[in-house]
Amino acid sequence: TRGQQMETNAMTLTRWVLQEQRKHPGATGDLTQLLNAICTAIKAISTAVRKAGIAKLYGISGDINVTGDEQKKLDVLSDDLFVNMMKASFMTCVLVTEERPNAIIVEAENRGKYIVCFDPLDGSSNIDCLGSIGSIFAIYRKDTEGEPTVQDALQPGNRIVASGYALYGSATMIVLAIGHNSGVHGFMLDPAIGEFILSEPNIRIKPRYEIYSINEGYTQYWDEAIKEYVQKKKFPEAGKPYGSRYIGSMVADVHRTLVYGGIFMYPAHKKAPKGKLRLMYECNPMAFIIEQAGGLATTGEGRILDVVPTDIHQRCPVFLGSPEDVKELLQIMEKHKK
Ligand code: P6P
Repeated sequence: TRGQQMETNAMTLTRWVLQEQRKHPGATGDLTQLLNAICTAIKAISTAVRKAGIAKLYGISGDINVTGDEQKKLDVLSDDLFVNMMKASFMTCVLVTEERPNAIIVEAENRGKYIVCFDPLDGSSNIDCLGSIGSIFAIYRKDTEGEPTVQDALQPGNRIVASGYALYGSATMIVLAIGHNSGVHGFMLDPAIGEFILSEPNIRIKPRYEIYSINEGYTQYWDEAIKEYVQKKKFPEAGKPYGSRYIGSMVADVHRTLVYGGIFMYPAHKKAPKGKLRLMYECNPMAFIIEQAGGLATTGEGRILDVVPTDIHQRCPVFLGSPEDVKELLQIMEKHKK
């Protein structure tokens, strides 16, 4: 019998981005080159994450990062991989990372036109229990003349050129959206050939699904609208209650919301007046993907992608997912504003 034949014409992430770029006159291939560099960092992180136990990579590295979390060695390694691969791509001029208090201004001889905001390893509190973790990135174009500064990175999410995340779960997958309504696509890492292969083309989020995702440990701190909404999911006037799912790793919770449907929430509350998640490299990239897949992503006051940033590490409340679920929450919020 014939053995498992190797695929000889696989649609790799690189091929897919190249063919998409050719649809846009004037595309230079620069985005393809930048995404290749990001893929290289993600492949290396995937290997490190899966060897963390053996390589004793996890465990406290002793430093404390800007968010006050204990910086684990995998965080540091992941950040260095992203920074080095992107600088070496000659495609970037400003880099914003959760792991560093200040934006990195790429040295002049290595500069390109893109700005990248990223969380190199999100969900790091899940590393030691081998929970799913991820990397998140958002790509912008520098649209000013002259020397790049941190101001160039303070663009609203509605200016995003492309955004994506890598989920280091039971497999390693990149979910990517490059705008122009070219959709949202999932690429699974084939470790045998070190390529990301298109496995989930044109992901579209369901209009509604019976899952809500929030950290109920903070219930006492929530405002009334959130309390009423969650209560309604548990004790609906009609029909069955919603299921509750919360992994505590944004990439894993958002990916489940994208693939199954439902709503993911990290509200502002008494202990976190602006919420916990960061606008530039958590909320904006995820909001872009969810909207490109037909979903909604709101701060509760307005569209996440319309928030005009003032600080690269600012936090933002986030409610995202299936449009009917998000709209139902917004109606309850409206009622409480009156
Ligand atoms: P909490 C992980 O540390 C993280 O930054 C996100 O990945 C996750 O969604 C959130 O924090 C979990 O926060 O307060 O529910 O533990």
